[in-house]
Amino acid sequence: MTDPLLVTVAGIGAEVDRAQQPRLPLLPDEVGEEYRRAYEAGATIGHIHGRRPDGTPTQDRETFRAFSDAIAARCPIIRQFSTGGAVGMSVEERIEALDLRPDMATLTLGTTNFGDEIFENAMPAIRLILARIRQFGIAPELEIFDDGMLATADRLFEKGLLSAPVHFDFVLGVPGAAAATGETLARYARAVPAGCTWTAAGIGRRQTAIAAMAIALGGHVRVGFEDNIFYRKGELADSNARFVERVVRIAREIGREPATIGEARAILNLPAAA
Ligand code: KMH
Ligand code: ZN
Repeated sequence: MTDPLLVTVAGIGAEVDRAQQPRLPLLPDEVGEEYRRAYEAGATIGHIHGRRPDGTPTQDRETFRAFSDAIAARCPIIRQFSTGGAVGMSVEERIEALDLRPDMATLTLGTTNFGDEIFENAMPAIRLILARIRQFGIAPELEIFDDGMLATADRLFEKGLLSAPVHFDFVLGVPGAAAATGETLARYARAVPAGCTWTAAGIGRRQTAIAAMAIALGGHVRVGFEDNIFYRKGELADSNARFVERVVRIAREIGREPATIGEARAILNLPAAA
């Protein structure tokens, strides 16, 4: 039985800068090319943040339109907009671009320490973002950084605000949130409601180990500069595609093939591409 693997490329982020990672894409054509290469390497979901040409993070609608169009002009990767933005942004600012109706948008289910900062997602903000996601017919991806967010997912399911099928993303290893360990990942994977699917993203040097475990456990994976800038210790990655190539190699050794776009859309219960 085939068990196609979804690979998400999170190639932009909001916190990494060019001084840390010179290959970080910032302009629409750079983003388009980077996501095309990731798609050709086996990625089927493109997680998108906005950046101004000087590298500062933005959730501006026109920036998202330009990034999204530059990607769509080059490849059919599923476009997923961030509603997390960068720490400190207002909720309204974070959801400004959702009226462009991307295939998917993220929804973080709680507040967490985020390094030295706080990534704020109080319940009213969560409800507002979810309502906006629903208003535009977008598929949410639930971002889970720690146990509290998993408990919030349970509560939203109990209240009927969320229901299967929905896709989860376990972001493990953020300083201040849940650790990127196999134990955490196995526990979170078991907690996913029946009929739902999940991805795991390991932060920093845990990216590849978490990806390998997620592949073995039957989940899906996220890689990219947003989560990790080094290919291996002391060596900067020269592209996001290199991360995708590596997880695809690992998956094939374990007997899983990267999903086609058609398979990915079916797994995520998205309408078939036009
Ligand atoms: N930049 C982080 C503070 C998301 O994209 O939905 C939040 C984030 C989550 O990246
Ligand atoms: Zn993000």
